[in-house]
Amino acid sequence: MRWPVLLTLQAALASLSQAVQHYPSVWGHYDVCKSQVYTDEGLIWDYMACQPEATDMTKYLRVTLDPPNITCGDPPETYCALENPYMCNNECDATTEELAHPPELMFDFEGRNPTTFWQSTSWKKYPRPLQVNITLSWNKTIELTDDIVITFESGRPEQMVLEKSLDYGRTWQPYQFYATDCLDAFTMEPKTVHELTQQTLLDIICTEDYSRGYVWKYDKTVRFEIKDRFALFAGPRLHNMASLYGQLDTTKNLRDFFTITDLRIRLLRPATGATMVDEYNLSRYFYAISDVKVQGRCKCNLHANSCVFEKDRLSCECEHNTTGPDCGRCKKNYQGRAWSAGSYLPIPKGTANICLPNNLGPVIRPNISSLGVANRNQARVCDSLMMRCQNGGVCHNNQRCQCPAGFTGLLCEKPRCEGAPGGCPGAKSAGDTLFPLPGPTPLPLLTASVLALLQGAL
Ligand SMILES: *[C@@H]1O[C@H](CO)[C@@H](O)[C@H](O)[C@H]1NC(C)=O
Ligand SMILES: *[C@@H]1O[C@H](CO)[C@@H](O)[C@H](O)[C@H]1NC(C)=O
Ligand SMILES: *[C@@H]1O[C@H](CO)[C@@H](O)[C@H](O)[C@H]1NC(C)=O
Ligand SMILES: *[C@@H]1O[C@H](CO)[C@@H](O)[C@H](O)[C@H]1NC(C)=O
Ligand SMILES: *[C@@H]1O[C@H](CO)[C@@H](O)[C@H](O)[C@H]1NC(C)=O
Ligand SMILES: *[C@@H]1O[C@H](CO)[C@@H](O)[C@H](O)[C@H]1NC(C)=O
Ligand SMILES: [Ca+2]
Repeated sequence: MRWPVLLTLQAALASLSQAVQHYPSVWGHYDVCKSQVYTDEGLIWDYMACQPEATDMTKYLRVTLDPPNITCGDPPETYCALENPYMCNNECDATTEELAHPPELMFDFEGRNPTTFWQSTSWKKYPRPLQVNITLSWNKTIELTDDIVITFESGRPEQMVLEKSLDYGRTWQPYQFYATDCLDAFTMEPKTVHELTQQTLLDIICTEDYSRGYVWKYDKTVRFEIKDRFALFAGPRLHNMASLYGQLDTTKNLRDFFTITDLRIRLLRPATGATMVDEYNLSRYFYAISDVKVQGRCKCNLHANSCVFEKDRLSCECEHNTTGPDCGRCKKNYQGRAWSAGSYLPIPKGTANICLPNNLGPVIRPNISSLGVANRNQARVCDSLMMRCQNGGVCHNNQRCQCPAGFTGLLCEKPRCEGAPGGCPGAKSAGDTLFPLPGPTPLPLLTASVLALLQGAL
C-alpha cells in the first residue's frame, strides 16, 4: 500500500527535476542551511552544508586603472581604425558624455546598440610599451563558477596576462597568459585548455587562441575557461557534479584555484594587425573593452546560503553559529569544538559541521575525533533510492531514517506502540503521515536532494 505512494511521489519529483534540469546549475543545489524534521526525539533542526547562488559578480566590484590617467579623452583624441588608417571617426572626449569612455562602461548592462566601452589613450609614446593594469577588487573571497569573458571593442591585445589575488591584492599569481606568439612573448609553449588533464588542471598556460590578428572583427572575446576545467572532473556536460564536489572537498589547491578576492587584466601590447607598427599613425593602436563577465558566488565555507551587499561591501549571512565575512570562525560562546568548513559530502546534502556551544556536557564534548569534523566516512544506514527505511520512513543524510509517527527503530521497523498495554489504540496507517514533512522548507530540500542524487547517478 505504501509503495505506490512513494513511487508516485518519486515520479512527481523526477518529473519536477527534469523540468529544473535545464538550468545552468553549475554547482548544484546546496541551497538550504537547515530544516526542521521529525525524528524519534520530536521536532529538531537538521543542518546542511549550504552556499549562496552563483550570480553576476561585476555588480559588486571596484575597478582601478594603472596608470590612473590612461583612459582616453583628456585631452580629446581622434582614433583611426586598425584595418584602415584613413577611417578616423572614433572620437574620445572625457568632457562630453556621448564621447567619453570611462571604466564603468566595461560593466554596464550590454545589449544596447551601439555598445558602450572603456577606451585607453592611443599608443602615442611608441616605442615605449602601452601597458595598462585593470584591477577588479571585491574585498571578499569569491568562488568562480563560470568562464571569465572579456569582450574587446578594439582588436584583442597581442599580449596580455590575467592575474588573480587571494589576499586582497597583496600578492598576485598569473591565471593565464595570452599572446599571438607565446614563445616570443613569454617563452612559453602555446597550449589550449583542451590539452589539460585532471593531473595538469592547475597548470598555468599560455594560449594563442584569443589573440589572433586580423580576424578580430569576428571574434572579440578573451576567455578564462572555468567550465572546461570543471569538466575534467564533472564530465563534458557537467552532469557528474558529485565527482567535482568530491574533489573540491578533499583538494584544497583545487578549491583555491577557483577562489579569488581580486582579478587583474594586464594589457601588455595592443593589437597591431601586422608585424610592423605604423609609426606615422599611432592613433590606430589602443585598447577598448566593452564587457567583462565574472560569474561566481561569495565564499561562505558552506555555512551560508545568502550573501548581502551593504555599505559597498559583500558579506555572508552566516548560519550554523559561525561568523566573519566568510563564516570562517565560530561565534563567541560557540567554540565547543574547532571551527571547520562545511563539506559537500555526502552527496546530496553535505555536512554542516556547525559550531557547538562552549558549555556542552562531557557527554559530547570530549571526543571530537570520534564525532568527526566531517562525518564523510560514516557508514550508510539507509539510502532513499533503495528505500531501505521501512513503513514509510525517509532516509536522512544516509545516516538515519525519519520515521512516521507510528513507527520507531533504526529502519522504522517497529510499531511505536508495540508492547504497550492495550496494543495500538486507534492506530493510523503510517502512510498517511508520511508527507508533507512539517518544517519551513520541505520542498526545496527534497527537490535539491533528488536532483543531486539523479545528477550523481548519471
Ligand atoms: C601592473 O601590475 C603588475 C603586478 O601585477 C606590476 O608589476 C606592473 O608594474 C603594473 N603595471 C602597470 C602599468 O601599472
Ligand atoms: C599621466 O600622468 C603621469 C604622471 O602624473 C604623466 O607623466 C603622464 O604624462 C600622464 N599621461 C597622460 C596620458 O596624460
Ligand atoms: C594618419 O593617417 C591619416 C590618413 O592617411 C592621416 O589623415 C593622418 O594625418 C595620419 N595621422 C598622423 C598622425 O600622421
Ligand atoms: C574591506 O572589508 C573590510 C571588512 O571586511 C572593511 O573593514 C574594509 O574597510 C574594506 N576595505 C575596503 C577598501 O573597502
Ligand atoms: C546558534 O545560536 C543561537 C543562539 O544564539 C541558537 O538559537 C541557534 O539554535 C544556534 N544554531 C545552531 C546551528 O546551533
Ligand atoms: C577520544 O577517544 C580516543 C580513542 O577513541 C581516546 O584515545 C582519547 O583519549 C579520547 N579523547 C578524549 C578527550 O577523551
Ligand atoms: Ca559596456
